[in-house]
Amino acid sequence: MKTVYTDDHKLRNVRTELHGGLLVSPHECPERAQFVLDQVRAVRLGEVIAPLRHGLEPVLRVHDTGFVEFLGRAWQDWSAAGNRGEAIPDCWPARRMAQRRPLSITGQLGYYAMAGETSIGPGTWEAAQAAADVALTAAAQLGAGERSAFALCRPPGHHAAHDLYGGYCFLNNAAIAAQSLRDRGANRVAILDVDFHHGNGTQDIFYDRDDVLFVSVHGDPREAFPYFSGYADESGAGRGAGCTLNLPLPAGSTFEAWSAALETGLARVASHGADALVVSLGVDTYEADPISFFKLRSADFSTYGRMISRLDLPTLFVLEGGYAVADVGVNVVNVLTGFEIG
Ligand code: SP5
Ligand code: ZN
Repeated sequence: MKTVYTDDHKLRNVRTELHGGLLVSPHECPERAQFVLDQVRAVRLGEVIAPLRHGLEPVLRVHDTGFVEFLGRAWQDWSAAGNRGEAIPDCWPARRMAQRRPLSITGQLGYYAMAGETSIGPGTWEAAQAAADVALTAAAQLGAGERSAFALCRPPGHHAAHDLYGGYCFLNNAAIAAQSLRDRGANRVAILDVDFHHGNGTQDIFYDRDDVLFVSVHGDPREAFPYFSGYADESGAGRGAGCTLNLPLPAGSTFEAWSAALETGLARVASHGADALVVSLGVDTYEADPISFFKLRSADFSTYGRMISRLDLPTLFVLEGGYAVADVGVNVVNVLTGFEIG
């Protein structure tokens, strides 16, 4: 399969992540993409092509206009206000407080952030836009008749909701791509999120729709980020009732339990009658991941790539998380080669 990639992800290279009460070097770093690209080339997965610019129109199909404008000027406004570090929120519209967008940039960070670990720096917006372009260009490959394509993008996207950023995510690359597949004529699309964390942003964007199914296997939110989304009883609303399927698993889960949950998810994807599948491909389910608690081994990624291929759907893989940096490339590409072997 073809890989879509650009060096523009390197424009996001912040110094800080709020972690354990410290500002540490971010888990979501440029080296992650380099390891994936190196492994794509090492196994000769296929051609590596550059993204085309798609502009904001396909982004605004799933994201709020005020939110996108905020992302476009957040770093500039923050630094112009005299702040000397990276942009981090410190106050949120919590229970019984006004859900109104303040004028202050610090207030706006709290208004639009779903988590505080994710710093905004120079180049964050440009990299986020490039990531969306990578996903859109890979989606267009499916439109052109390819069986599969790989969007090698960062920053990741699945925690970014209609009008929220956080969890290392700004624009929801997978959701933007799924919507573009709908707009190109797919009647039904399924999104399978195998990142360790619940894809709260993707769920939010499609929660009340029956044309885009969202299925996620993830760490139980009672114990794992994002804590406030991903419970089994979140199953969709209105027309979308039954079109969200959350499969949370406990700490320490191995491939035995994880793959059983995946089979449940795959059966739901099959019954949706989708014309295309988008896989939110995070490999933070890996046993050595520094911030997660599942126990998948590198060979398990090949196995589940094969399981996904049995759906026999045009499939777009979109990179999400995975923070055992030196092993991220092998684990991601194991899924892709497993899928291709079938
Ligand atoms: C795309 C993606 O994978 N985003 C993940 C964002 C996680 N952010 C908060 C992580 C907090 C982890 N705390 C773990 C403590 C481990 N001892
Ligand atoms: Zn994750």
